Amino acid sequence: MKKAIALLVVLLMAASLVFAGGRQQSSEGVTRGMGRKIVMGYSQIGAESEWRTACTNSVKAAAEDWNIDLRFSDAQQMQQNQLQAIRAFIQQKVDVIAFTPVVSTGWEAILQECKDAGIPTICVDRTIDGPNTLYNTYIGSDIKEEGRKAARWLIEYMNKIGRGSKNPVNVVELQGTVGSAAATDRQAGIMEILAKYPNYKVIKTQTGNFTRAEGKQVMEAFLKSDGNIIDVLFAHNDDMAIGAIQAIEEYGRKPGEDIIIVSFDAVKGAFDAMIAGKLNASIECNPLLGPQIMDAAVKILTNQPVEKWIPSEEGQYDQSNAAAAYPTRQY
Ligand code: GZL
Repeated sequence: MKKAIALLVVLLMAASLVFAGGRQQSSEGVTRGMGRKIVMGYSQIGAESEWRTACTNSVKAAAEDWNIDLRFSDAQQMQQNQLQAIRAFIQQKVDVIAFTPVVSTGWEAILQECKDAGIPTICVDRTIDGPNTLYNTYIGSDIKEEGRKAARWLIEYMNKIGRGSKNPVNVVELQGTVGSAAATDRQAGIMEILAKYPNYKVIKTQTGNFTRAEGKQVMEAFLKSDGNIIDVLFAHNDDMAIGAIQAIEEYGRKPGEDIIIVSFDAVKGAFDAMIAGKLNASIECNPLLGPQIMDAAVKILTNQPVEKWIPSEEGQYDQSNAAAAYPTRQY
């Protein structure tokens, strides 16, 4: 009797597989929340930082998890490569295109081509100039607010250690990629707050392109011209801050003590530096956007409402909370 029941169960399971939709509907054939497997084209900037790598890993893992066929392109920091990749996605008639714009300008034409082809688009991580009608949704953080957070933290910290009333407080800035929303908006947020404290003077600002190597090189140049008077460094990401820390130590000053350093991202390397007392604070910018991207793609393709901006969640870390938070960090 038991054997007969077991056989019946097996036969019923086999029948359900064969007759669902006329072909075998096994798990590899269907995207979560859809009646079929969808194809996503993703144009990523490159692999310039720990943050970018974490973002890419999150996108690929989420595509796997949602069972989405991901066509991934690495633009190696060149907008031209992004435009070519997106045109290829259009030719391939993908269901949805996600992209992280390396710079804020030059997107109107290509996004109109996506619209004309009836392909929805998701702007990820960095915003673009122009109306938000150019794309279906933006998933990422309020980058200008990150800049304000960084400057507010600095003012409070300098006052706490008794250096806030020094006149002038000499500030240098390592900018991210010129023309990127990440660099433009972080700088705008920082300067909006510093403008209220006229004794804070930005004596040097230059791009380090979000990389450790260039952050070190540019900081070496800052130190060569102003090494003995620099009080504060703002770095638009942790990778440049870590490069700058090496330059400061080689120069003979103490990072995190002689020169107060505030950066952005809150990647593992920043926590190591904060715990070592060489970085003072890192304002988090969450790269784990993969699940939000896939969820938005399915919602768009099933005609569900999607907000024009899906904000990412982020905090801020300094030497008072870095060690406690370290075990929980995912990137
Ligand atoms: C910020 C992101 C920036 C990171 C950098 O949203 O675009 O690009 O801060 C990354 O680490 O290279």
